[in-house]
Amino acid sequence: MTVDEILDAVATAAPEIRSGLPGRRTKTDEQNVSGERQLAADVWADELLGERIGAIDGVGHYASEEREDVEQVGEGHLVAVDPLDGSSNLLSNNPMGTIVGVYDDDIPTTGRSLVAAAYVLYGPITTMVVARDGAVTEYVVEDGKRRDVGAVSLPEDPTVYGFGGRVTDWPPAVEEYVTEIEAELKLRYGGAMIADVSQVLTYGGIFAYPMLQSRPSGKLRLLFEGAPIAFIVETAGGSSSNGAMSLLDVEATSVHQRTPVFVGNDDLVDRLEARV
Ligand code: P6P
Repeated sequence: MTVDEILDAVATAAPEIRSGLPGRRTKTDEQNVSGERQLAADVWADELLGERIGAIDGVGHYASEEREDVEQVGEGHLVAVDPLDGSSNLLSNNPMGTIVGVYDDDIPTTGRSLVAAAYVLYGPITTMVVARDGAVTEYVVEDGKRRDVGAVSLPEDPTVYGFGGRVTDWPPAVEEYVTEIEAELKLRYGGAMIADVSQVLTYGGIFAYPMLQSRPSGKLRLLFEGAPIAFIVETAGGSSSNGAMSLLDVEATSVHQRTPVFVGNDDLVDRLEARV
């Protein structure tokens, strides 16, 4: 029941967050703990989701990209949230999303303790993709209700790829890999993980924010970005990796721990792991 309540709370919040974006494009003077400049929308979406999720009976801890520490709110699940993933796209009016991971464990933990993961995509349509009980389902959530669109399954033939970071900052092995696959696939990279992962889940392919020469652990956070998205993509029939192993096997020992992220079709992820 608690998991349904958490997912329903996110679905209900989605149109509220979307309608609150136009007036919150301003940059605050604050940075989040990862050193990223916060928009008014980041802080507001986090407060809204923290309040709604924290009030649910059966939620024990709330962790967020926008908060330094995990907040104890009761007993039960750890819920890890990226309230507005890709919020820099708000200034350019491009898609962004909300990511939620529901863990049956507290830190330190791994993605294997996820019992559900979901993302909301604020695109032309406000949709929500949920992975739980071995299935991935897409919903339209324009009115705050989860209206079932259908099952999500990674297409067998990959079509698109998107890699974050600067080419000059990629390790040589990553650059060689991208040179190989760009002859086979079409580039789709929009600067918001959720929108780029949605391309992969829809058309097949691979999304990555790889390890960088300047940042060997990459940019994305394991607890509320890498593991929940890996859970969704693997449940949809794909693979994930940090370059060496499934992201679901990487231990999160701190809230804002970063990890390289590769998610997509099995063959593409296997070929990546063989290179790096
Ligand atoms: P870059 C957004 O800030 C984010 O966390 C992900 O949504 C996205 O994939 C990545 O960072 C974009 O990073 O360096 O391309 O701006």
